[in-house]
Amino acid sequence: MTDSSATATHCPYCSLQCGMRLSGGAAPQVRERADFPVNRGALCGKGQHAAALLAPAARLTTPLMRDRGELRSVSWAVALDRVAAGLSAVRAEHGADAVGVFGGGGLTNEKAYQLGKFARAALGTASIDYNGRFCMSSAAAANRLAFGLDRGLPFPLADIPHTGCLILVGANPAETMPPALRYFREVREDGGTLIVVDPRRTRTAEQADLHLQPLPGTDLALALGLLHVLIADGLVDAEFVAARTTGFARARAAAMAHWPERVERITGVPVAQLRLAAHHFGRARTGMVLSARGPEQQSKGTDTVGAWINLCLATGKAGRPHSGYGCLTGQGNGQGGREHGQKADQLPGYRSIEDPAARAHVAAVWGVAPEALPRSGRTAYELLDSLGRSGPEGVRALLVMGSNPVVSAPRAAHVTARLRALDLLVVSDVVLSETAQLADVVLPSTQWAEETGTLTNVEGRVVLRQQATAPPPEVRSDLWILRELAERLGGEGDGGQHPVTRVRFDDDPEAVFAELRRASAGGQADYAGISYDRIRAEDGVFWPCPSEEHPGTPRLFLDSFATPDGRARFAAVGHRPAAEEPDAEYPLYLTTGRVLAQYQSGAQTRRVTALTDAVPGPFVELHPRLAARLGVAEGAPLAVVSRRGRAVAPARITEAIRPDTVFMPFHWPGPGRANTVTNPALDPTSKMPEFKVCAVRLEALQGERERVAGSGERI
Ligand SMILES: Nc1nc2c(c(=O)[nH]1)N[C@H]1C(S)=C(S)[C@@H](COP(=O)(O)OP(=O)(O)OC[C@H]3O[C@@H](n4cnc5c(=O)[nH]c(N)nc54)[C@H](O)[C@@H]3O)O[C@H]1N2
Ligand SMILES: Nc1nc2c(c(=O)[nH]1)N[C@H]1C(S)=C(S)[C@@H](COP(=O)(O)OP(=O)(O)OC[C@H]3O[C@@H](n4cnc5c(=O)[nH]c(N)nc54)[C@H](O)[C@@H]3O)O[C@H]1N2
Ligand code: SF4
Ligand SMILES: [Mo]
Repeated sequence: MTDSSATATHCPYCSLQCGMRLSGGAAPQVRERADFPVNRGALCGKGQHAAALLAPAARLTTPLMRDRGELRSVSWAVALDRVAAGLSAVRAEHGADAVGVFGGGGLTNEKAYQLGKFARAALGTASIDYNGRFCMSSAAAANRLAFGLDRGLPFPLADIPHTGCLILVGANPAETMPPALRYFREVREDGGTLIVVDPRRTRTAEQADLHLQPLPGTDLALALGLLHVLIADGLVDAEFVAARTTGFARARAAAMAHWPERVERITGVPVAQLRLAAHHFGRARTGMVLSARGPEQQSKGTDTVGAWINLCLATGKAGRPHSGYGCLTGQGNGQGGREHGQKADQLPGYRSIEDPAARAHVAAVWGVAPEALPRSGRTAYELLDSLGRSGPEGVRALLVMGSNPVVSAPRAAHVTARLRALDLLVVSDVVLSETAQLADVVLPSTQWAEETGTLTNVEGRVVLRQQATAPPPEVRSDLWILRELAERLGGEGDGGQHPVTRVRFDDDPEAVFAELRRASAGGQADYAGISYDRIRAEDGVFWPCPSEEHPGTPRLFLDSFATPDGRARFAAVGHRPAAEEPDAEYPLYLTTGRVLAQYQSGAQTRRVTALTDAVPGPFVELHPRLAARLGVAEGAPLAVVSRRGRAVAPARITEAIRPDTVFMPFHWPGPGRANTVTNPALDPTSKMPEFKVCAVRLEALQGERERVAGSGERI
């Protein structure tokens, strides 16, 4: 139902940032917003039921502070004084880098910007990173290596139906971005070919002309095999390679070492399917490769994405209309969250914190001396792993804003122990997440429809999520929290190591955005020409947009790539195994991912009845042959055991998965927490953990009887 009196805003969840309207009043309702181009009124169940999160019963309504072991309500003054005193004490005793900050890709651009500024200019710490490291960091790194610039999609979603052949690698938009599935379906309706690469026959794979079902962790070999076929069968666009790329000779040599039979042995994808896929892609006039977390959340994710980009470069399917490589980023502000300075090595505008010119520019906007800005810090898992440790490497106090690592970090039991070892844990959240439950101080923050801010969606389109309803009286915005903390911390410094001056922190989002525009000006992610009024008038503005007269940039790279010589760079990469391959003790692969009705750590969606009714808890997806060998019936409890730990959840038996692989969604805490089991092996470039591959064994738990699967035997 359309209700034009309701406020135009956007969904609280994923990177599609579907447009919606919210009616005001005591019980706000989500309404359709058919005029917003990305989703044209369509919403998934999470968006439809998002208003349930606004109910006071679902969320935090006052600050909480730990007192004799229990979290109890306190006033803001008491909570903020405690936080500021605790952070100052750690800084005085252990140095500024012992105070850590952990942000989130769901935070608005304004919040992400302010959090990075707070870390560098109010705390003086290098120890800041965020959950986007766990999300699209491998694709971001590969994009920068190949194209000199990282924007997830170099074209709007609306271009997708016009492409001749689309390869979706490890992406399941049927569950993770349902309103976008239309664009992928339309590829086929318009006569193109859709190829899906996934170890599971997902609802997305069911839409495809061709489904390649490789072993988890072998996408790099698969891409090399496809390039081999393209080269061997004369499908390389030599003119494009010569005019617009560098490095083909080495990529070619690597591909020649991955002949189809070898690739079949590594991946399990039959040679005939490999050839068919290569021929579809090579012969199509235009083509796209889009990846999501499947190939990226691997300890070789950066190289893997590089190998898929190679396919676009070799066939002239990049930097041309209706062609190119793209990463389907995930979180609400998965794109903007990676541009404005909450990354360990980054300053606003996608600038490098190690670049002297970038430091000087941003220091001038903030009113600090460039020397006062810290250098690069540790990445997300490294930061979490250092919590509570003594010595110079240890982070002793942590502020978490917009993440729930107790559920979502790899090797989560270890991360939970590290969080417990902190001198001070402060969590700003909208709900009492599992991480907030461990905190010394919990700060209740306003959420999506209760505040205004910008987010940059999966396409690179900056949208305005407008306030539509009032927050509960004792809830404050993250921007206000950061301003209050900065005021309390101001001027103290850390004994001269990083001189800290009193820097201005606004709490009005439009004022913060105005400052972000100046800080980003001249950087790669240039927002200088974007304003709230323009976004309202234009259904969003695509960055880079360097001036108010500039139209914004929906399509990148059509004239040249963003590298110094304007050419895209091939990646010279070879196959290597996952950090942990199955063996006699742990004979199966575990991979992890998502279901439609739950979001991420589930902190928000597990509080919405309609969504928990749809998918009430965790499960282990396994093939009937494996289930038969174990003697497991549908719904029977099953333990998934790895070198990190053991998770228990009911069996869900399906032919959609390979018999040598099991799958768990990661949305739940407790015994069924998938991340108890996952491997924190990191990609050397992006520092992405290997969420998508580890070795496990299954144990069927039937009353007192316990049976162990597959000892020694591979299926
Ligand atoms: N419902 C829902 N939607 C969401 C989210 C959510 O939590 N719930 N989260 C949002 C976020 S932050 C993100 S990042 C996106 C993620 O969106 P997706 O990447 O689409 O989601 P995943 O389920 O993590 O992984 C996609 C697919 O990768 C497959 N896969 C597993 N291992 C491999 C492998 O080794 N190779 C290949 N090729 N594929 C593999 C899985 O079987 C799965 O079907 O979703 C966003 N949207
Ligand atoms: N095994 C496995 N683990 C994974 C993945 C996987 O595929 N497999 N995927 C990884 C990926 S891609 C991601 S993105 C991460 C995500 O994992 P998390 O970082 O845990 O993401 P969320 O559950 O969205 O947590 C966001 C938290 O911030 C709160 N919040 C929301 N908006 C705001 C706000 O504006 N301000 C504040 N202060 N708080 C807010 C929410 O209530 C919630 O508690 O998980 C990663 N973990
Ligand atoms: S697809 Fe994403 S943005 Fe759209 S309604 Fe669902 S969760 Fe919200
Ligand atoms: Mo993500």
